[in-house]
Amino acid sequence: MINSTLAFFTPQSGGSSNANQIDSLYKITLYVALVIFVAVEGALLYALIRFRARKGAVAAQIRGNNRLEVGWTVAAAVVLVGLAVLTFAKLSSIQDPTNTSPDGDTLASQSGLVFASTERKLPPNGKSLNITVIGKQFIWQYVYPGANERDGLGAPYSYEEMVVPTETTVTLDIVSQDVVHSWWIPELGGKFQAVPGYHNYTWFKIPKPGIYRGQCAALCGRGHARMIATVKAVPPAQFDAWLAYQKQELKEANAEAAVERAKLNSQTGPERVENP
Ligand SMILES: [Cu+2]
Repeated sequence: MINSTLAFFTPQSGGSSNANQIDSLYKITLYVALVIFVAVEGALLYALIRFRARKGAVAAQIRGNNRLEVGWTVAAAVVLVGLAVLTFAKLSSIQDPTNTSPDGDTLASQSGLVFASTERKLPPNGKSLNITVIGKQFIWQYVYPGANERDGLGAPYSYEEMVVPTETTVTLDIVSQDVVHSWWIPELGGKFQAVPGYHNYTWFKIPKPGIYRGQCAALCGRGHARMIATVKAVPPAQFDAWLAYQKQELKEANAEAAVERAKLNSQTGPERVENP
């Protein structure tokens, strides 16, 4: 009961370990604050009732109490330092991606990125499934690995719904095409802004299949409210099949377009279209 009430006030979690760490850090701070709140307000209430105005009573005139003053100053400092140490100790488990689990180690997680960047965090073994998240008014686009080596084009993509494999470390490269947007799937961790001209990085690793919902979290214009985002986690083998299907569809569409273009190019006479 207490837990479910508290869950209403604390960050969402359960989708990825970094989100869980954020949540537990928040809860530890909340519990410490609750204990102090009850103690301080309790002392206040006690004093209000115990020492309330009575006829003929004369209040004791007390001028300072060194032990008490040093005591609460030191106690507050200890609480503050304790929380700071704990936060820094937990920070790496929030920022640094873990390795993909053996179950998630399929084709999809083998993209093996090596980047010379201090901001982009990779798992210890350097392998993750990297997806580029592009914010644009008013939809999210996701570009998956699988571009042609020849020209860097032809990578599979999707809009609004990101499909990812479970048990796989997914790193995100977040960019924007127009204005500032904000990528936020609460159950999968913190918010990250999509800023034109910059790259922002985050990661998640989802243990079980499911759907995780989010919403652009930076007012980006008229259609902002409709700029939703969904992450759909499926078993790794299913993801590989999905990605292969997307690539195939893209290839076929490109081939058809090439045929149409060739047809237009070969037209002569009055029917000919300039610059098809
Ligand atoms: Cu928005």
